[in-house]
Amino acid sequence: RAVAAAVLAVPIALSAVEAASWGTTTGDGTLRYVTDAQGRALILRGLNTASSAKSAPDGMPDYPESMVEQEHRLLGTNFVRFLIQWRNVEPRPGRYDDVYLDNVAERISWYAKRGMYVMLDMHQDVYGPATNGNGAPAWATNTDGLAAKAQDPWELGYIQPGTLRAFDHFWNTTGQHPELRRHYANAWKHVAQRFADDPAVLGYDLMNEPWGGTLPGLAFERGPLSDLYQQTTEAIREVDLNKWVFLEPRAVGVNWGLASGLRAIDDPRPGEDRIGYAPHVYPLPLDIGGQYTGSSEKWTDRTLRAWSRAVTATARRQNAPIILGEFGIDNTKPGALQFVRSVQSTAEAMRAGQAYWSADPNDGWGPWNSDKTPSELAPVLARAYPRAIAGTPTRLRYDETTATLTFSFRDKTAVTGSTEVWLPPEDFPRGATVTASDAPGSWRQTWDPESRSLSISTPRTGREHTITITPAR
Ligand code: IDC
Repeated sequence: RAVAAAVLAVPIALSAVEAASWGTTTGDGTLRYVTDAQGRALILRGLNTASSAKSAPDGMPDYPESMVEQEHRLLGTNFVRFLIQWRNVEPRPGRYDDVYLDNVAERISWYAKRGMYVMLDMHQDVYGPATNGNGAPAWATNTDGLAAKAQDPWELGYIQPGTLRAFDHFWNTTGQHPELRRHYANAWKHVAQRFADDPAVLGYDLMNEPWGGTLPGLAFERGPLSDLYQQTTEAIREVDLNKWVFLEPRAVGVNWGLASGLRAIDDPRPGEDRIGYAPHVYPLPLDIGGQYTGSSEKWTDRTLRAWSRAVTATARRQNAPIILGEFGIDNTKPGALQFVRSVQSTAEAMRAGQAYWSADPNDGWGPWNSDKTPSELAPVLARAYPRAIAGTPTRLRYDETTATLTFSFRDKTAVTGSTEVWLPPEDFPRGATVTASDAPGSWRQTWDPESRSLSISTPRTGREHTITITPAR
């Protein structure tokens, strides 16, 4: 019966609506996955933590360990995109602040304790505090006296003359500051040295939303951005051969689904490259104030499909696993929660990691109200998913209307341990009914109601396994 059920599950999953986007990313085995110590593919789900770190003098997010516990328990997160800043790492040229890194390490331990993984994100928006943004230290900000006033919306700060000049100097488009990129690469090397042996740290997101100043997008990505990534990867590999190096494309355009011009980066580590791809998605119709309703919903959906294709193409070129590093929306907007579900299912079809923007409890975007109780978004983010898969994932889908989770994978000899699935209490109040494509009696499941974790061990067949999970009645 299990076999029959599983055979049926595949055609059901390939409903007409899904087929188009499903087909572009499924099954040919060229997508990479970040794996855990047992070789299992990790499906990463988490939050960006947090915007509050940007303006805090010590660079720490306003997010105590109790909130890490709350999100892990209520949202089932196994991942965090944790914001760090160059201004804190290297407050004076060539001088690193190890007390800051100790504080970061303490925060990382809160995630580690719960079996969660961390991607460190060297955040910047609008260059740095000296241009009314965040990220870069004042000593690395050269505006040549041009104005860089705070703007509303904040993104407009990117085209203030002083901000453009600061970026032009950073990328050395001006030919006057070749030292700044070297400083940046060495700052990362210092961070990598500190975390090389920390098993909770998966890797390093080299720069948040890169912006080329006056250099146009594709030329910027192909030239100085790829150069910086190559240089930084080499600096990191002097001290850390194992962590993943995550690349972001230019934000403007690529966040809307346009193609990226990033070059493939050469990883000097022995063995397979560990270069990942961590783009964001912020569809233009919503960026310019639209709601996820009517025609702007239609254009947003088109954006998501284009984004999925463009991102997959870049990731394949680099043989990189994909983590969607940011997506988010003001939850008070009509259709917002449905937009979040659409992004979740788009990323799911790509079997990509996801980090929602953000964990902050006070701006109407996050899953927490200002009193830190769960907001309307919390149950949307609390979505069933396989946290670790004992093989190479080939298909993943969660249908929230029927609470049906379906995924497939091919087993691999080098992988130990079972497949672990997290199931939220709202959709799976009494646990789950599982069917597997494997012969009856050849696979086992155990359910831990405390951690809401379902563990499934499948036999080694060298073939594809399909697992379907529905709420127990
Ligand atoms: C936003 C914060 C907002 C802050 C602004 C500037 O939510 O409070 O004023 O940054 O620092 C991004 C950025 C991310 C943004 C986020 C939402 O990477 O830092 O956070 N966003 O605007 N890119 C697109 C959207």
